[in-house]
Amino acid sequence: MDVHKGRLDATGMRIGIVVARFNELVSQPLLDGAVDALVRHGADEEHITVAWVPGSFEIPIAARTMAEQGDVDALVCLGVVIRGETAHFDYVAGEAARGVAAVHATTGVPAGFGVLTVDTLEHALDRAGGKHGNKGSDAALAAVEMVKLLRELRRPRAAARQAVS
Ligand code: INI
Repeated sequence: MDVHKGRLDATGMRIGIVVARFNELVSQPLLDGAVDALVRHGADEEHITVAWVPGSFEIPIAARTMAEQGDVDALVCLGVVIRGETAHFDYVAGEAARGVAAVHATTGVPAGFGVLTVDTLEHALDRAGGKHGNKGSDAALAAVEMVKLLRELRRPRAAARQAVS
């Protein structure tokens, strides 16, 4: 059996974080949690680039731009969409999720998805360092794990190509 797992080691990784300013009271602690998790797992703060966007709807275009520049190994996308505050909750949340999924599917740069979609501000705070942990940290670590896993998965194929050439 050939089993691959990505290790949570961010040493040497260059990480782009896109964070939405809307509901900044919650998105700032998501950002703090993401940076803290990355640094605790070996990333150098100098290699972390943070881009603030107005709202979660704008996350995908900034994430795509960072990925296409080719100087990040992974992306972490952070935002807070609260149902009580908007009639277009489903559009904003849906477009953020679809857009980020499209970025990592088409660029090959893994993106951790840390956009909260919740009913109330309290539920959001619970997930940004409160009783349900910090989803910014979780998204950052998911991105690190995926970088490591994808590197593992690419390695055998590169070796196989060399063997036949
Ligand atoms: N953006 C969010 O990130 N969260 C929200 O809850 C939200 N609400 O409530 O509308 C929100 N709207 C702004 C949106 O993301 C865009 O910035 C805006 O539509 C301009 O394009």
